[in-house]
Amino acid sequence: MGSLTDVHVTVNGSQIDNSGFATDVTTTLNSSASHTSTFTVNASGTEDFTHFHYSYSGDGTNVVDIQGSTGADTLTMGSDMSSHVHITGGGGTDTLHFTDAVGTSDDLSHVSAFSNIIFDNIGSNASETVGDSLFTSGQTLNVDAHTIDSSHALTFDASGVTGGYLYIQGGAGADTITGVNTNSPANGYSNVLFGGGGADTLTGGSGADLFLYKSLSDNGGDTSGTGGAGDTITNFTSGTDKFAFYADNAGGSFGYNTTTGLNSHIFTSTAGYNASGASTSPCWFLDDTGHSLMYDADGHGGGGAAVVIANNINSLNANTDIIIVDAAHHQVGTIIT
Ligand SMILES: [Ca+2]
Repeated sequence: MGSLTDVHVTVNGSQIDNSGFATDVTTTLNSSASHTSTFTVNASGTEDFTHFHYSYSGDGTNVVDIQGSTGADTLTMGSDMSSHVHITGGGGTDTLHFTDAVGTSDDLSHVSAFSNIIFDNIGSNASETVGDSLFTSGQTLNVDAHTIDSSHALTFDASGVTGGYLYIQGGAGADTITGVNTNSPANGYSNVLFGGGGADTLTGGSGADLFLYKSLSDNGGDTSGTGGAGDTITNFTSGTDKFAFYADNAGGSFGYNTTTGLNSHIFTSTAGYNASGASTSPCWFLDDTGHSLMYDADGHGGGGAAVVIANNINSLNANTDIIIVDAAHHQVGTIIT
């Protein structure tokens, strides 16, 4: 596959194969019948399909079929992903890179057996709706769109998934991310949703979900607490879902390195926060009028304003709903139940 660096293929009817291709081959075929063009990755490694261009016509059932190896494959598809590109990663820990095109949301509908799906978009929007076929049952799929800039957004809907788990990273803009509906594992979460920068709209699934904040700016930029920013979590369930904040020693900026004792710095109402008086310890509280989770870096007694972390939060349990995590999203310290 190493020679497939600039192959231009027009698929509009007849079967093709990669056996005779060298660099800079252009193939145009003319038949109305549907066919499959199969490419087989023979060994693990990095396979660059960025220059692999195709188009289809006729009955629209032509398929480019790419079979990954039993080893760890990294396939880069550039901007030429669509539902007509069928890819299985095969064995190993496989990674698929592509730059999503606006207009279709089913580009991953025939992708399977990957561990990592990487959106390479930067200055463009990305939108995909995915189903169980993309997921391996019982495994976590990592989806990464962190390169998208603040003027663009990811829309990702995995609500139809019932057999795998999701860790997803949004970009710098205001993303809309809907997680899987798989039942959560005994000691974990169905979804770890990290919106990144921007005022994201995040929706968990039916199981336990973790809403992750690595730095304070992941709240969407609110610095005054006056509203208009902060993520929106459409279905936060107190006692089941959790907010996770990076420990300072993992790169966080929230003032804590452990969950142990954190509950004394979490207030479940505005009145409780006000009652903390002159405390300058970093704290979280539920604005029970505005229904927002707030964070105050210098406590009620400091001079800085509390800022919005997330909106649409109707209930907060100080003992169970906020944890400190390490860089692998694992809870640090003990939670009180
Ligand atoms: Ca975002």
